[in-house]
Parts: sequence; C-alpha cells; structure tokens
Amino acid sequence: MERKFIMDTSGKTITCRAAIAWKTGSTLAIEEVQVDPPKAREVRIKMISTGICGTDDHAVKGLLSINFPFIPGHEGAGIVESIGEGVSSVKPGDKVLTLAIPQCRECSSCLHPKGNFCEKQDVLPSSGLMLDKTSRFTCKGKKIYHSFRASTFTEYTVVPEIAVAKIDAAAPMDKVSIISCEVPTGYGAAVNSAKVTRGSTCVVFGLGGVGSAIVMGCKASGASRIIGVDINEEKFPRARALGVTDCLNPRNLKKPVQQVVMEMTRVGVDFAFEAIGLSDTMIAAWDSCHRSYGVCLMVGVASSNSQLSLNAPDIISGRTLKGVCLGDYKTRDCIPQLVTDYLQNKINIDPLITHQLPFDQLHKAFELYHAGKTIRCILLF
Ligand code: PAD
Ligand code: ZN
Repeated sequence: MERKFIMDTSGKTITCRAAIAWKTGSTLAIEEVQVDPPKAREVRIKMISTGICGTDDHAVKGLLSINFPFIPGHEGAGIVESIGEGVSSVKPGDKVLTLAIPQCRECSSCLHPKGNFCEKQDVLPSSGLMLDKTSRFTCKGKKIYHSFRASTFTEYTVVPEIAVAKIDAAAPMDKVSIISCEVPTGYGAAVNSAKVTRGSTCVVFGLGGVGSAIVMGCKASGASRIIGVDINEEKFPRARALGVTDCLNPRNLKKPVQQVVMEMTRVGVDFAFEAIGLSDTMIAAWDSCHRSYGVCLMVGVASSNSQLSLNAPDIISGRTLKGVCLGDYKTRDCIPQLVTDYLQNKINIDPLITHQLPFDQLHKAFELYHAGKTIRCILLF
C-alpha cells in the first residue's frame, strides 16, 4: 500500500498541512500548502516527527534574521517520498533525519578535519530559499520561505540531499527526530567539542532541551560536579536526575551567578556551557571558568543584532572561548551513528522527551514550551 502511495505522488505537487509563521511574533497558523516535487539533488520527505527547538522559537519571534512567511522547524525525522535527479545517497522509503547544517563534502569547512559549519548552510544568514534561490512551498498563491533549508513543521518538506542523513531502518521514528538537533548539539558539545574530562567540574547555563543533553554528555564523560543554572526551578528535578549536582536560580542569588560558581568551586569550573542564547549568560559562563585552563562553549543562538562584550585584558589568562554548532559533528558522517548508538543502548535519549503531541496540537505544544513545562515536545504527524 505504502509503495503504491509513493508511486502516486512522485513528480507531482503535494497538497498537505503545514504550520506557517506569517509575520514576526504571530501565532503559527496551520494551513494547506503546496509542496513542489524535489529538483535536482533534492529530496522530498514525508515527516513522521519533529521536535520544538529553542531556535524555532527564536525564529518565530523574529529574533533571527529570517524571511517571513516561513515554515518553521528543523529537528525532523521522516521517510523519503521521492528524490530529484542526481540523488544517490537516499532512495524512496529510507528513514532519514533533516540536518540544519548540511555537509556538502566540498567546501573549506567540510574538507577541514575539524570544520562542520558547511558553507552551504542557511542559518547564518538565512535566505529561506533552496540552493537554487527558489522555494518549494506555496500557500494561497503566495511563496513561503523555508527555515534553515529544513522546514519540518509540515507533512511534506523538500531539502537538499546534502542536508539529509540516512539512518538505521530500525530507528523509532516517533523519537529519533531529536537526534537531528538537540542530542548532537548538547551531548556533542560535551563529549565531542569540549571533550569533558573525568573528575572535572562543569556548569551548564540553561536546563532546557539542549542544556539537558549537555548535562547528559558531562555525566557520561565522568564529570564529578555539574552545576545547573536556570531561572525556571521546575527544570531542577529532571536536571538532577540527569546528573546535575547543584542547581542555581540566578534570580534568587544575592550575588552574580558567576561569583557564586567561583565561590562554590574556589577556582572556577573546567568547562562552562551556555545553552540559552543571551549575551549576559554568555558572559556569566565565561566568567565562571578557571582563568587559566577553563573552557567555555557557547551553544545558545543569540538574537541577530546582539553583541558580546568581554573584559579585553583578561583574555590573555588562557581560557578558551569556543562557539559550537551541532556538537562540531560533520553532520552526514556522524549523526546516523548517534541513532545507532541509541539503538544499541550506548546513549539514552528517552529522558529528553517529555511530551509527544499530534501535529494539530501545535498550539498546545508551544503553550507548554512557553510555560517552561517541556524539555522536548515532539510533534507527531
Ligand atoms: P529551551 O527553551 O528548551 O531552553 C532554554 C532554557 O534556558 C530554559 O530552561 C529557560 O528557563 C532557561 N533560561 C532562559 N533565560 C534564562 C536566564 N536568563 N538565565 C538562566 N536560564 C534561562 O531551548 P533549547 O534548549 O532548545 O535551546 C537553547 C539554546 O540553544 C537556544 O538559544 C537555541 O537557539 C540554541 C541551539 N543551538 C544549537 C547549536 O547548534 N548551537 C542547536 C540548537 C539549539
Ligand atoms: Zn535545533
């Protein structure tokens, strides 16, 4: 039956439901959209599940430089419906994850052993268009932009082949969408980028989806002390269950949080992570590190025009400041392995998923997210 259905839609425009952010800050609207067939080196995917990431919320609020109207979402799992000319790495029926950062394997980043911020990405800046500078979505006769060339809040999406990771056929598709962003971003920041060491001290600013995955990575790496910082104390019990040893709410402290972290650790932490996306918390994370050998990783995506101001003379003391996207993983090469690791019980992503709702309850999902009730809410198609 499924195969017949795939045959029927290949090469044709598909009409389906999608969420559209019509203008800055407006509530998402579920609309009927037309999704064009994939062009050369593109893949059309039938979405099965998508997570709501903090970056989607930033985008919908207009905090990032992104064109409206657009279809949000980038953290997705689905099944290839059809492929454009020249696509060789996936075929209809394959289980895949969408990748907000592609891997073209040709640019300076991809060719460098450490680089993962592929030059073909469309996050910073975001054109909202495919690589040929056109869109595959239409609604009510109007062109609709893509987000990060992923756009997963839709029953069908079209993405470049370089932004698709083929995953294990046994992967549970209602869960593994978070391995498209949250898991590599957070867990990867700790185990792959920072390479947190056994017995080390860590601080994690922001205990949402990404921060929780960072905590998991710190714990898995054998950190002896993990300080968690959040203004929402509802996040604390779950964070403790994942490995946080000390919880701090900056709003209840009489001193700046970085001063408290310094006093708690006497010398500052070995590893600090910022997973919120605010300049103030980035500075607090930086100032929580050991002056000489501390390593500070910036994971949160800051709003488009914000600046980071650091005390310049202090820079020479030796601390490392590093930005990190998707855990520094070369996405197509490494992300499928995380799915396999999950299937082989080497990592457990289940505690990161607190809610699963049908796609048409998108508004309820965003309400729960804004009320600070979720770690990750997954929408199911
Ligand atoms: P989230 O909303 O689940 O988590 C954010 C957490 O920060 C929440 O628990 C908040 O309560 C907490 N918080 C907010 N303000 C403050 C504050 N002033 N002090 C302390 N805590 C605060 O979002 P998320 O975990 O999905 O995403 C977190 C950030 O990571 C966000 O900026 C997102 O854009 C970014 C991100 N980066 C990458 C990357 O590759 N670099 C990938 C995915 C997400
Ligand atoms: Zn994301």
